[in-house]
Amino acid sequence: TRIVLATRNAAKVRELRDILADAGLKVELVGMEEFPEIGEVAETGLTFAENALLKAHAVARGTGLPAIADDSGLCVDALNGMPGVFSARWCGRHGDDQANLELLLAQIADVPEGRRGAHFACAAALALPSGEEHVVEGAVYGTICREPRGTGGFGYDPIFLPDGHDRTTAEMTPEEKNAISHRGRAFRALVPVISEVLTA
Ligand code: ITT
Repeated sequence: TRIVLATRNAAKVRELRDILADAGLKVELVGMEEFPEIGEVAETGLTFAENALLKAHAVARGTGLPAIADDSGLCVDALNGMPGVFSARWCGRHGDDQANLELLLAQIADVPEGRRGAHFACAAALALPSGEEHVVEGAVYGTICREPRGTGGFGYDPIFLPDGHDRTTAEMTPEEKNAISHRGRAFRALVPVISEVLTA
C-alpha cells in the first residue's frame, strides 16, 4: 500500500518515517516531491486537528491516495498557549526556526523559573480519497529554558526541556526524542487506525 506523507517539512518527514517504521507500519510512504502539482494548503484552522485534517484531505483528494498529515506547535503557558498553531510563522516568516525561537525567548525573558511551563502538541491525521478521516493528538509537557542548547531536532527543540529530563529535545538522539515527543505519541496512536482502515 502507498500512503502520502502530506508534509513539506523535511525534519518532520525524517521523524515520521522513523516513528512509523518503529511502530511496525508496513506501507510505502510516498513524499510530496512526487506530487509537485499539489500546492501549499492554507492552514486556516484554529486547532491542530483542523489544520492536520485540512492538509490530509487536500493531499488525499489531489493524489487519489490515503494521506497522513501532522500539524503541531509549541504552546507556552505564560503566552496563554501561543504560539500554538502559529508556531511555524511566529516571527512573520514561515519556517524561520532561528528567528521564531529568538522571538519566543525574548517574549518570556521576564518570566521567572516555575512559570515557564509549555507543551508541544501534535495532531496526526489520516484522510482517504473517499473523504473518510481520522485524527488523534499527542503532547509532551516541559519548560522553556533561557538559552538554546543542542543541535538535534528542529524548530523550538533547543529551548524545550521535557519534564523528567535534564536535556533539551535538541540534545537528545532522534530515538530518545521520538520516544517521548508529541509526534511520536500521536502517530503511534494513529498506526493501528491506519492498519485497520487500509485492510478493511
Ligand atoms: P507542514 O505544514 O508542511 O507539515 P510546517 O513546518 O508548516 O510543515 P506546522 O504548520 O505543523 O508545520 O508547524 C509546526 C511548527 O511547530 C514547526 O515549524 C516548529 O516551529 C514547531 N514544532 C512542531 N513540532 C516540533 C518539534 O518536534 N520540535 C520543535 N519544534 C516543533
